[in-house]
Amino acid sequence: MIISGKELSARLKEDMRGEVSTFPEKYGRVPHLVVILVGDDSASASYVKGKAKASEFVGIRNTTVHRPATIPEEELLDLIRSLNADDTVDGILVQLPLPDHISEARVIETISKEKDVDGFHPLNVAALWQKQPCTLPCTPKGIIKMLKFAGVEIKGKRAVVIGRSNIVGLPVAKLLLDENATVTIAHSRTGNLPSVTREADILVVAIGKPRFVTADMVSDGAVVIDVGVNRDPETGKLCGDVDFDAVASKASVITPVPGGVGPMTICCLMENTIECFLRKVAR
Ligand code: L34
Repeated sequence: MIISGKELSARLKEDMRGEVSTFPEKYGRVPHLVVILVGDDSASASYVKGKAKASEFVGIRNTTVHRPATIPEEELLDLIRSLNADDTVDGILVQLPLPDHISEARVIETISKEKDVDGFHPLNVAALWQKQPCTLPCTPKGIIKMLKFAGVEIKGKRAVVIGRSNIVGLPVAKLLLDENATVTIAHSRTGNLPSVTREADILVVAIGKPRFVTADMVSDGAVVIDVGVNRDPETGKLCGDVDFDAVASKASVITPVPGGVGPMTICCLMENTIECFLRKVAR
């Protein structure tokens, strides 16, 4: 069974569109998301475009702010500060990665916690790990939604996450733990990785290497979630971290790339923007 993130996200966006259409009457306006793109990386530009397109569909006001790769860090931080102070802005997202001269940590901590639709702010991360109410990061949130949509029971299962980034690996491991899975976090330095991944009922791969997970690393009937978005070095086409064709014949459930986790990330961004808006207008 292939879980279509494209299809699930389309359904969820349809529901959100209905909800947002009631906002002008209820609250006098719609949510407003500002996405900042620094530089001209083509992958980042394409994801940012996807965010604008989804916003338009859902009825969220989207402003994309494009700045050159040479923007001084302080100027970017000042831009964020002015958006923090702008009452008409509900959500702020700075697309990562950023050029080397800009500290991602400083950028993330400058976005006000209330407008942090990514759930990357240290206070949001702390709240997540302390089981307090928080904004859940989009990709991990999308992955849990896909598992539930596919009817995958998480409780009591052995989950292996390959990757330990702040954006995906660590938070997805935490969310799986909260769903009562037993979680192992593996990474590029894990010894005898196939022996670890073969133990997984649920395998989440976020390592960023094309076709890193081969069929011998997956047990029969496993659920495989592929978070990778890579360019195939040979064909130049989009591909995941999982050798899809080989692994699909062993897995009970698998996500494709494209059309899997990526669309769900954007869908959850829409949801987070609505949540930030509602928290603000309800105050
Ligand atoms: N601040 N930076 C911030 N927030 C994020 O949530 C992200 N991420 C990651 C990179 N940097 C970020 C994204 O937006 C990855 N990511 C992302 C979002 C959407 C898609 C892929 C990555 C996506 O829509 N992928 C499509 C294919 C898109 C294409 O053709 O290029 C898919 O079907 O997988």
